[in-house]
Amino acid sequence: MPPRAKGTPVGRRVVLGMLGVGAVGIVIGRQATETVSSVVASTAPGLSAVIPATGGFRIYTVTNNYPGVDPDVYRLGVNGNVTNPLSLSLSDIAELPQTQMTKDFQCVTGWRVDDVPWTGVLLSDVLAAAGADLESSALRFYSFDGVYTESLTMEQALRPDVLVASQMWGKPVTREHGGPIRLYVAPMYGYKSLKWMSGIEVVDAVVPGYWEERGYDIDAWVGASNGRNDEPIA
Ligand SMILES: Nc1nc2c(c(=O)[nH]1)N[C@H]1C(S)=C(S)[C@@H](COP(=O)(O)O)O[C@H]1N2
Ligand SMILES: [Mo]
Repeated sequence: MPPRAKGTPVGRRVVLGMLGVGAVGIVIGRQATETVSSVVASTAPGLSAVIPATGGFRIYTVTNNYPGVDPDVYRLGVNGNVTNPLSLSLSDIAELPQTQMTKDFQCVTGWRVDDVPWTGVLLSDVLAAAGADLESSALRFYSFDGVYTESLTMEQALRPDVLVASQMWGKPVTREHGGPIRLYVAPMYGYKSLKWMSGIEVVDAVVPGYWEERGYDIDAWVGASNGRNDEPIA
């Protein structure tokens, strides 16, 4: 198993997931709880070569694959209540002001990765470029996996620790981690950090995301939601 910080026990769901997987190794697919792949795979001899080093992260997908996109074809749409709808290529994103932050990543199932260096564009800067109506109350996020969605209130979205991330650990976000562009909502549990991001929509009301439809809190503050007492993200 990848190392994990003291005091961050593996959650019940993860343990159950591991038991259910047995020797098969990788389980990805639509199911009612978060899936575990890297942890399980690392316990299965012979699979290590095909499993990317994930630095303590567990790789999750709710579809039966890791979606991929040609970087030249990739576009991030910014639509809804905006004066200037955008369809951003990766080079467009690289030309926006870049922000770096080093912060922990905490999944609601219990695992945490300390001190991950992230690089990208603040969501607030993307919203400014699109002329987003800041009076609108919420944002909706879409994944090109075709299934996963997420939400934030406008107030949450404008925080200086919410990033449209293009890099982790100084390298482009890998396909497994949701590349080429994923969301990183630092102060909230990992399910807010939507992977394979394809669209941002400025909307009039919060629409609960994938895991929120399945019981997790919409306001997903680390340490102050989901009945957990994890240390907040500094
Ligand atoms: N599109 C998509 N985004 C997603 C998920 C997912 O299954 N699909 N899982 C979420 C959850 S629950 C967590 S903890 C993180 C995990 O990020 P990682 O797979 O890079 O470790 O991604 C979040 N974003
Ligand atoms: Mo998670």
